[in-house]
Amino acid sequence: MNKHLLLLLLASYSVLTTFAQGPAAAADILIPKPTKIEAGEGYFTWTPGTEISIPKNARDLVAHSQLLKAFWGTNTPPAATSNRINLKLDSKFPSSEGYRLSISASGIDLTAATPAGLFYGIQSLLQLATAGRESNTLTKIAAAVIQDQPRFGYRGMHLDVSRHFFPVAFIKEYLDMLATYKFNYFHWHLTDDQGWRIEIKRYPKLQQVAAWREETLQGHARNQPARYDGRAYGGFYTQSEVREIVKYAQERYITIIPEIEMPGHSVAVLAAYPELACTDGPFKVATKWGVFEDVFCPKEETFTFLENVLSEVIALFPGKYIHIGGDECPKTRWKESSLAQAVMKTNNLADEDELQSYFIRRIEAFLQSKGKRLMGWDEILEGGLAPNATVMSWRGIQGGIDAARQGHDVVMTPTQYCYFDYYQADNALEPLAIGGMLPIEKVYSYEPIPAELTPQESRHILGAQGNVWTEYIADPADVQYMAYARMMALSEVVWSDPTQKEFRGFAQRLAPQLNHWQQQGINVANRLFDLSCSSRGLPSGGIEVTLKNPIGNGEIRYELDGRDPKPNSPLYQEAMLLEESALLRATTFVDGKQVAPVAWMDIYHHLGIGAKLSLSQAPANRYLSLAPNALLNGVRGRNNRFDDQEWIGFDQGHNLVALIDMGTSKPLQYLQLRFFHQPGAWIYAPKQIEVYWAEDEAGQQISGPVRMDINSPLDQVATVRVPLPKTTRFLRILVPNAGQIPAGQPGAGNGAWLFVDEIEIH
Ligand code: TNX
Repeated sequence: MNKHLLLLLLASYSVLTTFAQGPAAAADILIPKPTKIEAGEGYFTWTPGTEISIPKNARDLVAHSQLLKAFWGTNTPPAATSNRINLKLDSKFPSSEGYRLSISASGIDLTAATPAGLFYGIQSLLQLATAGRESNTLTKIAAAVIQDQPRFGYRGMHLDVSRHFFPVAFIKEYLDMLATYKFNYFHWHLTDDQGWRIEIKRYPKLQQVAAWREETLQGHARNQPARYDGRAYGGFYTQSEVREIVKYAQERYITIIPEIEMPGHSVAVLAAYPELACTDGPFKVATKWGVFEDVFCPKEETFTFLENVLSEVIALFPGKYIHIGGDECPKTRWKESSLAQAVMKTNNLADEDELQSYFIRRIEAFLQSKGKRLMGWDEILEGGLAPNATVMSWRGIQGGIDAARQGHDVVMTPTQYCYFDYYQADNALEPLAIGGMLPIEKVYSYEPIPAELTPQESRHILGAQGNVWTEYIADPADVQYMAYARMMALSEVVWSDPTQKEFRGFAQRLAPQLNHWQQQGINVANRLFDLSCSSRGLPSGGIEVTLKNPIGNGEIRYELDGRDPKPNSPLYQEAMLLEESALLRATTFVDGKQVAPVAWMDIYHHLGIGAKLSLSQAPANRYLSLAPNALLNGVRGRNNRFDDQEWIGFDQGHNLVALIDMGTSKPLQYLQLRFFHQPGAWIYAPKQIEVYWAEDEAGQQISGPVRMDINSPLDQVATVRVPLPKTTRFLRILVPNAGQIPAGQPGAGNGAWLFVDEIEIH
């Protein structure tokens, strides 16, 4: 063929394909997923001249049209054009926050019952416009009819500005992000032990003293010895800044719920006003993270102070809820205080839990007298709920279940699904986090209505919220990284129809969204290609290894000898069976380019792989399902973290009592066990281990034990090798928990945790 003809054909082919592809379909872009999308023919072309028509006398909508114009960065008056965007309010529209968006070549009609509904329609339109944007003068939006409405009336995101303080400009960015993904509540955690962050005119020492700490802990709170940076840190929002932020939020249909912590998490206040404590002080604004024993004393002075503070807060925030914390309030000081005890007596309170409940009820009565509703963390259930309180269930879902059954409204925010301060990926490059593991697909899988509730009770579940605690999140870029991608997953949990939820589809839509924000210089986390590796011992003695990434795309390539995979390394296609030890390294490639950090898993083959394991004492809840496999799958836990899938934890008083049946008698040489040891996390290696053996199941035949003492390990991981040159089929292993935590150590007096990863049999 003639070379020129070929080039011409190729050129026209690419023109044709571009044309045929057109702008991306709404179904491939929008987050949260709309209720219904019907694709149409052709596309709407949005130019700087596109006219935006709004109903007369609707002031709210003027702001809306400005939002649309801001997309072009110009306010030039619209030129006459046939393509228009019509905003329409229709009181008969069936959903208060829903909207209908009808896009065709000749125009866009956006209809809703309320300005909020129109606002959400505009958010969808802007997402489509950004995705279809080809140049500064031309944007195409694929024709479609979109019907949309939210599942829950409470769609929340939280931000802790006490542990770290974030500038006003960033709070606005955060609110913009919330608006883009159709959240309608911002829970602003304004006070805590490490800093008071809102100006209260009546109490200037809150600004002068409580807003500042001497220095800040470096590294993880569990590390010993603790290190500090030696630099003063602090700040607060002035009332005029707060008003500006409240207004900014209102324009985006976001209600702000301010949180003023009481009676716990209040050391910063006590540093400024020590007379509100049960003991003399002096106190200082906390410089490390944790739960502190000095809390508000339930004196009249304290109530006067709190009511005065709340009065100023109420004047600033128009929303109906005021959050008063209520979490993690140790009762030590109240137990020792004659004053607190006297309050209990006078008011007929049986114990300190009832005293906390009395405290919260008094505050609730005050809030109610001002027309506000009290919201608090699930600890406010203890000792009896205040009559009209709304509960935030964070320690799992039980608090939510209990509160709903008692007829109280609930916002679900359980740590397992909603704590965006947890790790989101399992590679060594992740920034230091508080712990835990909450990958985006787990956020996405969350169902806010507990299965335990009847339909009647579940009406009390108002929705869900993502929490961003900032002990380890020091600046805006860190918040962006930890919060935004997972916030997008949560938006679908609280907005979209649960029967249409599907993670793969979400991940496909997430990719262009993340791309867009990255281009805007926003540090969103794209962990869609990160691999998770898991391993399972098979009865045959082999090890099955599974690799997968959340998006289910790209080529997974691996090496088994510790080398980093290359674009031409073996391609992973399905679960692999390994019969030997291996140093697995794997990652994802797209078009020959590595798109995720290398994931690794060291596999130690041994005689116990696939053996039957029974534990006569259960590990702690979260490890129940992991335990049987994780202890005999050839994979050890991490040396520097105990919160991965391999470490199995037993809480106080629980021992590792394992019976292992290898199926046939095997000649052994030794056993190896590893124990995590980190006093700062209440985790202790055991002092001793005992091993028994038997050739058949009959109990009498059991021999042993071989005992071994374990010296307090210097490392974080204590490795214990027990020589056992025997031929045997059964092994019984007994590892007693280290017992009570000694005085002077974190958690002194409580029971220690015992953590074990793999029981290696050689
Ligand atoms: C528990 S959640 C807390 C916070 C911490 C958070 C860290 C809650 C009501 N209290 O004070 O920042 O854990 O994940």
